[in-house]
Amino acid sequence: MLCEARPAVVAQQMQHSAPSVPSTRLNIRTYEGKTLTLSPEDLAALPHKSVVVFNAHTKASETYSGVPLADLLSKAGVPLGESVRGRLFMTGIVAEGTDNYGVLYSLAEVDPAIHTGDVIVADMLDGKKLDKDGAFKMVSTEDRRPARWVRNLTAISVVKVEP
Ligand SMILES: Nc1nc2c(c(=O)[nH]1)N[C@H]1C(S)=C(S)[C@@H](COP(=O)(O)O)O[C@H]1N2
Ligand SMILES: [Mo]
Repeated sequence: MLCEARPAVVAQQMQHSAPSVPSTRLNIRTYEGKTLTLSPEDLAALPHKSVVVFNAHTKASETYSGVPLADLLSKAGVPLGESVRGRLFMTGIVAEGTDNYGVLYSLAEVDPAIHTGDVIVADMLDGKKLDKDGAFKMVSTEDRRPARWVRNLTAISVVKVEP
């Protein structure tokens, strides 16, 4: 009986405070089954971009530094820019954390040649390593809520959407 009728807001806070497993590897899987695995050192060695975002959850401005997701997809052989035509607009990008939290973006919205804003795989926050958020965190500049920012990011899958 004690567990019943838990207010939604309490349940949500509990989800956020669940023990997290820090991400140490990032696997990028294409729909052809190709996998690119990056260590924190691999990501650190790639050209970075900084983004300043307002975290509506913490009500604070945050500066993340990371690698544009499109650059990582390009390394994995995913078509971008003018190559995205026709059915390729039905491509999804699924990002998952070590806790199996998952979010969906579309290929077109993470491609700066098509859509505004930045989606990056961050490894630094305000000049420091992410620490409890693992080695990798997905961050987007166009979302009003940070719900699609994935802490402890460990997998990115490129999927064909076939309704
Ligand atoms: N891995 C993981 N990332 C996640 C979540 C989660 O449960 N697991 N929750 C999301 C939601 S709903 C929000 S509001 C923000 C909250 O992030 P914070 O608790 O680090 O401020 O993280 C997002 N990223
Ligand atoms: Mo949230």
